[in-house]
Amino acid sequence: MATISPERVNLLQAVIFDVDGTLADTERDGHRVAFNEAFAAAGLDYQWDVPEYGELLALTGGRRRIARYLQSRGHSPAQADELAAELHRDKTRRFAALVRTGAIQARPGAAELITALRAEGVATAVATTGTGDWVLPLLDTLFGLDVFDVVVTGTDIPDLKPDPAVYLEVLARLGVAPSGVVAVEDSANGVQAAVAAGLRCVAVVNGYTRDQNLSGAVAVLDDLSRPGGVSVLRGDPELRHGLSVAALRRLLAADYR
Ligand code: XBP
Ligand code: MG
Repeated sequence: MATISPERVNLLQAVIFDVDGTLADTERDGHRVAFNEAFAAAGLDYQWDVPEYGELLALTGGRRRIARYLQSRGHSPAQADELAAELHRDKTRRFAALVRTGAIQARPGAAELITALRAEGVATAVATTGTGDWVLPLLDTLFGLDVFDVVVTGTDIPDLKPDPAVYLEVLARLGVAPSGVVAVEDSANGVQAAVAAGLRCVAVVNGYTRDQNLSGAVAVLDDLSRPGGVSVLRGDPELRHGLSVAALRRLLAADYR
């Protein structure tokens, strides 16, 4: 059980959120549907069902995901890359259109947590592998872009999670040291990226990520917040009340050594 250092409880300067699966449940009924629409529109006989898409999520980045899949279906590497770029452009347009219909909703408690952090002077930022052309409209629709001090997307960085590039870029733009920051993630790739950037990370899982290796996270919850409390799959039992500003301060103050 971690001990809390009282002198460390006020160290929280910023919280960095992942988007897909963390701030919003986007994958199964959002991205997956848009990928399938793009395949169909291109006259390709590929459709990703719910379990298969879960396996494909092991690789971050929609364009890379398509390219690897096309190669597994017999396309040459060059052909797969070219077709993936085209399909991904169309998928991005389709997903952005879906976002504008209001079909993608925030995970319960996300908006309230962001508001509470800001009210206490804690900076809020986003570190995502997703493409800027849908990330920005989604964040704007769900929360308003103004509530984030920094947003870095997969379009802005050279390598995607589990590479730490996106987190390092957020830290640089925030101008804060990793020791004052907690990252909130949902997946193994995300946790790995945050930890590789020197951050303390809490995982909030969903159906696709519940059984992944999240050993780098200091705690694992099944939701950000829920009436009656959340399930603490690993970590401080106090987290059963959900992720609040106080809970994030405790996470940063705890001595896990
Ligand atoms: C998200 C991703 C993205 C999305 C689809 O990972 O890997 O590829 O699945 O978005 P994370 P794009 O939550 O770790 O950031 O099609 O725009 O890539
Ligand atoms: Mg994610």
